[in-house]
Amino acid sequence: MMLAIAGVMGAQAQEVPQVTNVMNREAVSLNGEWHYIVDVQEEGYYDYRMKFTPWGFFHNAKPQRPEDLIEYDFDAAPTMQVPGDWNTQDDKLFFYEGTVWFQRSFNIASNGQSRRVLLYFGAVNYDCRVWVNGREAGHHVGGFTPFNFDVTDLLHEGKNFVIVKVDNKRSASAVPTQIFDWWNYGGITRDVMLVNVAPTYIEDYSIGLDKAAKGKKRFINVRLNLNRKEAGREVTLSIPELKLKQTFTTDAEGCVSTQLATQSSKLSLWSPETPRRYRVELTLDGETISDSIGFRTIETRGKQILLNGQPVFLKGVCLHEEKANGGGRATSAEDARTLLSWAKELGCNFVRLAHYPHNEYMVREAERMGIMVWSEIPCYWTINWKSEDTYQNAQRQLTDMIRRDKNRANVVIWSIANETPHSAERDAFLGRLARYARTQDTTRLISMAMEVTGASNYVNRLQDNMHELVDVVSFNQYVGWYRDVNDAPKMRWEIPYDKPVIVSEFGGGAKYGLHGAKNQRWTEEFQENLYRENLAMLDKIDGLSGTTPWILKDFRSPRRVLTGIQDYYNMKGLLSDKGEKKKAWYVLKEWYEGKE
Ligand code: GCB
Repeated sequence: MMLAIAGVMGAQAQEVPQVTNVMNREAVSLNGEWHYIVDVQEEGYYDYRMKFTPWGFFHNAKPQRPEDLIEYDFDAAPTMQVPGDWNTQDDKLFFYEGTVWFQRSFNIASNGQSRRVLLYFGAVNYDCRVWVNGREAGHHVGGFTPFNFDVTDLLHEGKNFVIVKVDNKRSASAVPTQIFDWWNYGGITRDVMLVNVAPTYIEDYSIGLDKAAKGKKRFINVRLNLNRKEAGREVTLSIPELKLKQTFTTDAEGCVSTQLATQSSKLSLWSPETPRRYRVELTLDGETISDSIGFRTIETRGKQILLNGQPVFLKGVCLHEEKANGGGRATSAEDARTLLSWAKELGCNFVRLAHYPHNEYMVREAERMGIMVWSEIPCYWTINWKSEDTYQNAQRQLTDMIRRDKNRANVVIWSIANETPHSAERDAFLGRLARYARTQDTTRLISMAMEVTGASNYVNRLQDNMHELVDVVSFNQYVGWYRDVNDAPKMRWEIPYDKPVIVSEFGGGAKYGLHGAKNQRWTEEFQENLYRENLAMLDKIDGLSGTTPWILKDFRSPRRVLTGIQDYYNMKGLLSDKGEKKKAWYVLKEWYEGKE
């Protein structure tokens, strides 16, 4: 497919706010084979004095005369699939953390229409710089959220090329930081596209059900903004199945903020049992964006979580964004369906997408399948709480996660952190983040995975200053793995907060097919017994409103080095990496079958 543009040569590219619902916009995919060059010392970016080199690889230079010296050649370099991680596509890159350059070309046709082109990346891990036709398009930091640059003015008719420098080195002030228990898959790990928009377009919108009902009426809140502050532009919103169609005029900020009324009796709410979504259309200047939107409410009352006003138990499981069979990062709707079907088979109505925002397919497929979602940013373990840059990085990731998924009815919890060590600086950082999250979205619950402290041997106390700022108190605990399983029946839980409780992790490792006594670590029987003891123990927690055991399937981690058992896999999966069911799977499934 060719794309129509009319750029102004000489102008610059710029990063523009993430365009909402990219999957349903006019776009050309740049997925496929990209050339790559591994650049251990960043030769393509720095000269021999470690200064930026204007002769960098982003020029995609070719020798013009026989004597010309150019020591790289993208056309001769190997290719790999985008989206995809480099670790599983090239054996030499399995453990690699550093810089890799990517390049591909594409064609553009100009029909003289004045359109804009946004170069969109679903995610690149971790730090990336982008050039189009040798000119800088932008820089982005953060491995799990989308970003886009307006590159219109860098394009020309005919053949164009894009170059991306990706660096996934870990660092102390990054989010996540140097240590984390999952594979640091590098590369352009999500879809890349050229999005074709009008000069003025609907940039972002939030459409969702208001909590309050009046008599027999329900209200749908709508807020949208254009990319420009243009007043007086007409936007038509229609939900044909509800027979709603109305035209609104933008204000001086280029925004519309309104409410549509509908009869309660006509509206089927989204729930795991009936994951009903409605087609919603937004039209500006004859151009329509459509979306499938579910309507629901999620709230807490005392120690209960209420979905559509009714108490709900979140029968969940944690998962990483990783394909089965050692396949690396999950990248497609099909990958999402495989993982989520397993969760469904286990009896789940909920998943915790650990420990970073997963790709959009995962969230949308879960919504379609009736699975609620906990979505999290990678504020994991040791964060540099004192750094303003680190805070801004975390806030940006939170903003972009919320922006992308705020129209998904199944997302019920935003999580701002996992297992962070207590300190005044941490409280300040996370407190600021929690307050900020509420300015971005008031229609979901906020939580974070906390830790319990043993006040005495068998009393586990949840004491965390962040309790006031979250809606749901969640914590991870590993009785039976990092602590003796025989302690489980003696455990008492003190959770002095009048809020719902989610046990956001528990579990232990087992190698599929390894059998033995229930006290023999790594056997399926050990894990099975651990689950039995844990579930009996957790049932005694007052206010328990959900559980997300660790974890659906074994996943890669460089921290798990035990030869013959782990071989760089965290073995706490209920399924092996291939999807084979361990004995504990059946224990949890049975427990979930017994929950309302
Ligand atoms: C945790 C972490 C999780 C680890 C898990 C483990 O508490 O939150 O990321 O993978 O424990 O296996 O130790």
